[in-house]
Amino acid sequence: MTQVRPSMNEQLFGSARAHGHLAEDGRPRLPVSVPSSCDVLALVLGRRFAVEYQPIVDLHTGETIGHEALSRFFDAQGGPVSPGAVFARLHEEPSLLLYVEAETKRFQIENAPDGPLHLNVDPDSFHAGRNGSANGLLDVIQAREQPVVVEVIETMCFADARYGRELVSALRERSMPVALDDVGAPDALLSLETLKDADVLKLDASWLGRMGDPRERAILEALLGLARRLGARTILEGVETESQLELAAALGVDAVQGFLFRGQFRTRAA
Ligand SMILES: [Ca+2]
Repeated sequence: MTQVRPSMNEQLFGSARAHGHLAEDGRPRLPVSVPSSCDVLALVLGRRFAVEYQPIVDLHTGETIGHEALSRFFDAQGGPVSPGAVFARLHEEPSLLLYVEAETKRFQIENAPDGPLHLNVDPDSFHAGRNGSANGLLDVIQAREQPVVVEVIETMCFADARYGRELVSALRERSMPVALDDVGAPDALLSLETLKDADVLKLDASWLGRMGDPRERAILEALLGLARRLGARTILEGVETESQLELAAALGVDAVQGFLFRGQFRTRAA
């Protein structure tokens, strides 16, 4: 199969999505310019990064059942740098990507609140950490004593799709829970093979804007039914209002995440 490498713009878009930095309309939340490799290295060596923990809230009990860790980066003046832009550059530098991922994941684990922790791992990072059947990045993640759920995004890039499949298989072999990220995002792929292996489905925020369309709603309801039959939990992302929370409950989603709970977001700087 011919491997299609994405353009820098596609990488930027995919990276921004993989790392939770797109607004509802799919555009990056911040104005974006891609930093150079030197800039990225300086940023990590200078430890100009942080983590934001967002609560995942059970819809039945209202309790926080875990947190997702999201990477944040800063320039020398302390201004935010788009994680999507940082990762777009890193995808061109596998060794640097691996270093940044190992360093930031270790930080995210060290400072995490108690309870299950969701960590985003993109298939390229996993691939960069491979050494035969060993994997240094997964070793860092598995070192956490409390539960970790690895969120995996599937992409439009054939090479990444294969790496994604390999990542899910490696996680299964280590008995590490797998969440499929951004399920239903407008440009995302969903393979039935990966769906079968998922412990958690993270439903993309864009579903909320499509529930007025009966065909869209039928697809989401079928996905939720499938998740129940497979024993997978469902988490709807991007819940910002009480009415969206009610809609999530009416749909039968297990848990939600989003800006509605921003009062409970916690940030730790390196
Ligand atoms: Ca995620």
